[in-house]
Amino acid sequence: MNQPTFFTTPIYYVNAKPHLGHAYTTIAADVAARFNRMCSSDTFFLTGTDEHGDKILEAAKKENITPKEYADKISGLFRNLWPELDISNNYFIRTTNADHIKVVKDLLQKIYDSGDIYFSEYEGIYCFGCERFYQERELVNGKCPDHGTEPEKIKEANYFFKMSKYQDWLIDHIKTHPDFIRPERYKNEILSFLKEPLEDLCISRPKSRLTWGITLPFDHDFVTYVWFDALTNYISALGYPDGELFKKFWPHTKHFVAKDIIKPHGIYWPIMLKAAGIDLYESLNVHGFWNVSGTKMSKSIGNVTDPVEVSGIYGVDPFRYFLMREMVFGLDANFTEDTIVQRINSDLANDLGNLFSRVLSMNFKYFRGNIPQPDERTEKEKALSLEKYADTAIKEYQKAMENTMFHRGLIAVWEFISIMNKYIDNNAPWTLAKESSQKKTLETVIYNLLEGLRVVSCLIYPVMPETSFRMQKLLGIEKERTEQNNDTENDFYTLNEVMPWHQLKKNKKLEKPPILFPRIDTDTIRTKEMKK
Ligand code: ME8
Repeated sequence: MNQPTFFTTPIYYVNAKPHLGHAYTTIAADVAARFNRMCSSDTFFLTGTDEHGDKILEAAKKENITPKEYADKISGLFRNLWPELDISNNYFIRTTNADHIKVVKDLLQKIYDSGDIYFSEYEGIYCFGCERFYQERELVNGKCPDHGTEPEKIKEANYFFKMSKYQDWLIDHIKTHPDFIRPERYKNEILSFLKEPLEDLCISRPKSRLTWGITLPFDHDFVTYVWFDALTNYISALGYPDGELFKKFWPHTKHFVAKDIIKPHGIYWPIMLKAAGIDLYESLNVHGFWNVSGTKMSKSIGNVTDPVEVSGIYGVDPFRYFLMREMVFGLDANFTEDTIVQRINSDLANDLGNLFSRVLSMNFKYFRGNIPQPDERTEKEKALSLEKYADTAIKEYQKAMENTMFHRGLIAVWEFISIMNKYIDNNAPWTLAKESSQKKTLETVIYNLLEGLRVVSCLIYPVMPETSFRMQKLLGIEKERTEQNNDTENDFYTLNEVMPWHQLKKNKKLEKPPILFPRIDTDTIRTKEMKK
């Protein structure tokens, strides 16, 4: 068993329902977690919701319900969405949980006792949308870069966290741990931000202004700044300080976030951990933004894409495949109906789907579905083996997946698929079948193709778990499913089990293949959408 690893997504605000961006990060972290399980490594995968602060209070007011009622409702939407998208999280945390609140208070008290939190009067410009103070130089034309609104000048006494004290230490840590923030561009972004003096962080809000938050343990007139509260979820979920999960999984942690929240994760969070004497996480994995039809997703434009709708139309596995294949982790990507249809039709229906159905149909036609068993003795048969191509694909796939380059991992698998498609054309089984002297060669060719499909079915597991299982069932090699608990989910082959070549056994009879991925007809979809 390799080192245990802890995977996290951001905990999402409950001020609006889940959209494409939330689905992407959660699927990416799920793919990484499933790949880790494939590497026989103990895995704990966390997601959840961030439920305190102004944003939630305002949203609840609009609906005329209490913030807790509001949070229950939206948090439920996130929690119910994840099983639908085949997310294999081990726990779902809510920042309104009593256990979490206790850990936030303990952490604050610990840092306060060590002298890194102080009380002071402060006058500054504040964006209510971001719930934070800004510095003049961070504004764009005097406006908040995220909300485009003019921040308000406010003056109040608050508690501050001495981040400035840790600036040099953090720069050094980032420079000496190349994988701490990745890809590289985001590490550079943080380092360039750290060239300017780091201001201390205001970690309280007076109750006269905001009550929906966690009361400071050392001053009951204030609540905790929502980011201090939210970041703590990553350790409260593991039962910090002495829970078994914390002891086992922390600090072997891979955080997944988008570029919008690298500052809290790349600056506040490591400093909070350091100040509290807790080891730092292993890596912050940052991806870009999904735009929709070339524009930023926004309520006012009306292009906020609903993952339930999209996966309902195209299927969960094709949706997961599209997201992982289309976005280069770290860069922005564009979502349009045409691109998803194109990907599904070319990569899934044509390349993989056709290959699968061609091979199984030929096996059915030439051998009545019985898996042929090649005799490896002749040089000719050895030369026909696809083993070396499978080896190359597995190596490239593994390297890419370990580095969150999911699109590259999939490219490696699809290159192998394309080799198999060419192998069929080059060896023309339909011609071999006409000559009885070629029977052995025909058996070898079909056997190699079935073996190739077995390898592909194993490698696509993290991205398309359902298709992987379906292919394996049709190849007669499915693993037993236990669905009661994600921890014991064992319906996949580990990377070590994928090779050696030559695992399919004789005496298995395979059925005629169904269509794995139906081709999508754009007109049908448009009609379906119009009818809604
Ligand atoms: O920031 N493309 O929550 P949030 C890709 N509660 N990913 C996107 C996206 C897009 N267009 N839009 C959002 C918060 N995301 C805090 C986090 S963590 C301790 C607290 C995803 O609901 C992406 O993961 O605003 C981004 O980082 C996150 O949603 C922000 O979610």
